[in-house]
Parts: sequence; C-alpha cells; structure tokens
Amino acid sequence: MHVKSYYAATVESAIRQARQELGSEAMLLHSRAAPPESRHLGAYEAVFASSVEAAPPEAPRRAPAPDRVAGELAEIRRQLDRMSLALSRVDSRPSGLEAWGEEVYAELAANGLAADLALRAARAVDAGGASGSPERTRRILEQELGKLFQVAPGLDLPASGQAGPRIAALVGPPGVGRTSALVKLATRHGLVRRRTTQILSLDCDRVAAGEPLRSYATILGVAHDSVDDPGALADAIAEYSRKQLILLDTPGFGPGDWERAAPVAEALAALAGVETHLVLSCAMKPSDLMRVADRYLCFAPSRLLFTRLDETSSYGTIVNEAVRLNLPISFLSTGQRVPGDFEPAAKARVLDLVLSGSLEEEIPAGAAAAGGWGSEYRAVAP
Ligand SMILES: Nc1nc2c(ncn2[C@@H]2O[C@H](COP(=O)(O)OP(=O)(O)OP(=O)(O)O)[C@@H](O)[C@H]2O)c(=O)[nH]1
Ligand SMILES: [Mg+2]
Repeated sequence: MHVKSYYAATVESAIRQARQELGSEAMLLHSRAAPPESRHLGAYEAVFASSVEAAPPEAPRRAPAPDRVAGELAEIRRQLDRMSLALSRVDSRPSGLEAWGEEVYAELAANGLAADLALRAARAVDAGGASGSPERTRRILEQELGKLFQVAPGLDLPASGQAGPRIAALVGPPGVGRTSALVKLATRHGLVRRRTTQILSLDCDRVAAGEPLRSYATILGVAHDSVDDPGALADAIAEYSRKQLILLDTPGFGPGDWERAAPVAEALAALAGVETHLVLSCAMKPSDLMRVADRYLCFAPSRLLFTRLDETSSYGTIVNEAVRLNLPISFLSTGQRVPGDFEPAAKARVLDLVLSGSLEEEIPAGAAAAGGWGSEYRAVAP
C-alpha cells in the first residue's frame, strides 16, 4: 500500500493524472487546495492510496477492489489505535503542566478534545499566566483552539463566470442524518432564498430508499428525482443544469456493503464543481467516528457536517475531526425537527460547545458564579 499526492491546476486534472499512473484501482483519499509549500507543483492536491506500484497507463488493470484497500486501511488504523492506547497507558498524565493547566487539560479531555489538542491548549493557558482567572483562560482557549480549525457555513457559489447550478452532495454512513440535513438545506438554501432547487437521490439498489426524501420534497414543494445508477448521475445533473441549486442525497454504506461505495465515489469525483459534505454523528464513539470518516475520504469531501449534537455533551470530536482531516465545518444538526434544529457552523458556537459541553445557547444568569472557566461564557447565536 502506498500513498501518493498528485498536483495540478484543477482537482479533475490531478485525479486524471493519478488514474493514468495508478489505474482505476487506486483510491482517492482526499483532495484539497495545495498547501503553500507545495503550491509550486499545482494549485490542487489529490491524494491517492494504491496497493500497486505506479504502472504505465496502457498496462491492463484488474477490477477495482475497494474492499481490499479499505480492509488494509482499517488494519493500519487498528494497529495505530492499539499503539496509541498502549502509549496513553504508559503516561496518561500530561507532563510539564502547572496545576491550573492540568485542570484545564482534564476538562477539555472530558469534553472529548483529543489529547494532543487539549495539551496544546492547556500549555497555552499556563504560558499566558491565566492561572486562577476563568475569563483569561477562556480567552486563551478560544484563541488557541480557534486557530486550529475553519468553518465554511453556507453553500459555495459557482466560481465567477462559471455557468450552472451550485451542487452539494451529502455522503456518510447509514442513518447518520443525511436525508434530514438535505431537507433542511433545501428549505433554508433553496426555498427560503427563492432559488430554483432540485433534489436528486442516488438510490442504487436499496428498494424505496428515496421514499422519505420524496415525501419531504412533496410536502415542501421542491422538485425531486431519483437516479438508480451512479453511471447515470452526470446525465441527471446535466438535465437539471438550469436549476440554481442541486442537492444530492447518496446511500449510506456500512462495512458490509462497502464494495458498492466505489462506483458512487467515482461518479461524484467525475462531476465538476460538487461540494461534498461528509455527514458525521457527534453521538458516535470518537474512535469509531474516526474510522468511519477515514473510510469516507474516498468521496473527497470538502466539508464536514455534524449531526446529533443533541445526543451528546462531548463536542471535542467536532474540532478533532476538523483539525485531523483539515476540512472546514459547514453545518450542525441539533435535533430531529425539520427544517429546524440546524445551524450554519460558526467558530464561536463550536468553541462554546467544546468549552462548555452544553448545547444551550444562553447560560442562565448566575450560573457563572457556580462553575469554572467553561461556564462563564455566553455563546454567540449563529
Ligand atoms: N437526535 C437527532 N436525530 C437526528 C438528527 N438528524 C437526523 N436524525 C434522525 O435520525 C434518523 C435517520 O435520519 P435520516 O436523515 O433518515 O438519516 P440518513 O443518513 O439519511 O439514513 P439512511 O438514508 O437510512 O442511511 C431519523 O429518525 C432522523 O429524524 C439529529 O441531529 N439529532
Ligand atoms: Mg437517507
């Protein structure tokens, strides 16, 4: 298994270059704007995993085996998890922190923040001389953690001069809340803003998979169509090219039917200008969430959309994944109500969730006196 980056002026040509060299068996892990140090190689980077050595383009290819590649990636992940667990048992106490820093570290870790991020933030608090001052601690934590991740609320407009609709696709594991989020987006970014909107659901071989979405679309009065073959996706998008907004719902793939994911990922990669949101549940165990997110990197997501914030009080995972995957957070789903319980991601809101461990937007008057540094803050409404 080797991992290689391809750089080009556009994501599509980077993918094309990789496919020529590695063949269709290679798996797209992610694509992004090239980091400054590699920008001279091309504006965009596409990272591919391949179990075969680079071969000339004319070499014959075997059929794609995404399950094997995914299996190998999962095994590497399992080994890394075991190693980090072993290391954390050797020394679970962060070293070099003052008593106040240790307290801050413990609270951040309890809110689900990854150990390295919690340690970095606690060290900044100690270095800032914030000992005993909740307000100062809070300010330093917001600054330190706020530097680490980005938000991208809203849906991107097509580049200037580029004709056609904006297209957003939601991908993610089964039952995570993709369809609900899509309906919320259709309402807030389509109906409310008076954009001509088309919902497309890629149903593949699940019988009546698109039914809940069709019902919602009918109630809302948004046009809906379904596509049952990933190969027909480009034609369907072309058919609705006069719409202003196309929202694409995709099937959720579990480990048991992962082989069906590859054609969908390929079909999405072949479309130009799709903004792909990876939908992740905050209620998942962090290590499971990490594994699922890694598996879905082959869909080349450019945003992270978090659901089920109402089912947990441990929000560190939102920041952990945004930092780890270097992807901005787009939206937060805070409950089952449609089209309610949905927020465009705001940095202040995410920081408040992580620091207070509460979904409440307003801390009741007087509560500050009862708690530590986390309870002193009033969240900024998104
Ligand atoms: N508590 C809570 N429930 C949610 C949230 N988002 C969605 N749900 C619920 O989760 C269930 C599944 O939601 P769907 O939107 O159908 O999820 P999906 O990912 O499209 O599911 P499949 O297409 O079946 O894989 C429904 O009962 C939703 O009401 C959320 O933010 N919080
Ligand atoms: Mg669904």
